Amino acid sequence: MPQLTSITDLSSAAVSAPRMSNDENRSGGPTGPNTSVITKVKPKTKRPNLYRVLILNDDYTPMEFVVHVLEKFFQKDAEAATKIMLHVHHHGIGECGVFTYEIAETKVTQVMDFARKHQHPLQCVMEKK
Ligand code: TYC
Repeated sequence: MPQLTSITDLSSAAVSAPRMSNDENRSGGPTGPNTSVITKVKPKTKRPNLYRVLILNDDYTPMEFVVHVLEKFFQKDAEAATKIMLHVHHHGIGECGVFTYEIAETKVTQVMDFARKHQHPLQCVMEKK
């Protein structure tokens, strides 16, 4: 349903009032005689909340496995994946990508399941931006 502004909020409205003769009162309602209710369709697009998906360093997960995870689940090429893996290795945490809530949640689950299946302790988490 389109949202309608109140008649007190028309300063920036691109409005079009129907032509009406002076003795005509279309509304007959609470706005009184010789008035028109002017409506504006408000664009209602909202930016989604975004979430970082992060991986954590550990002492046991092989570097090649982390690179593989970044290629498989985050569409990184070998060079970008290696850079991220080395960043995490040296700094303890790093960003794999930024996604809407559902996609971030899915990535975290996919990475955690894949790491568990291969018996690596790799941790993956999400964080609101
Ligand atoms: N520190 C691991 C090692 O030396 C490599 C590694 C990198 C592990 C990144 C996890 O998220 C990680 N084998």
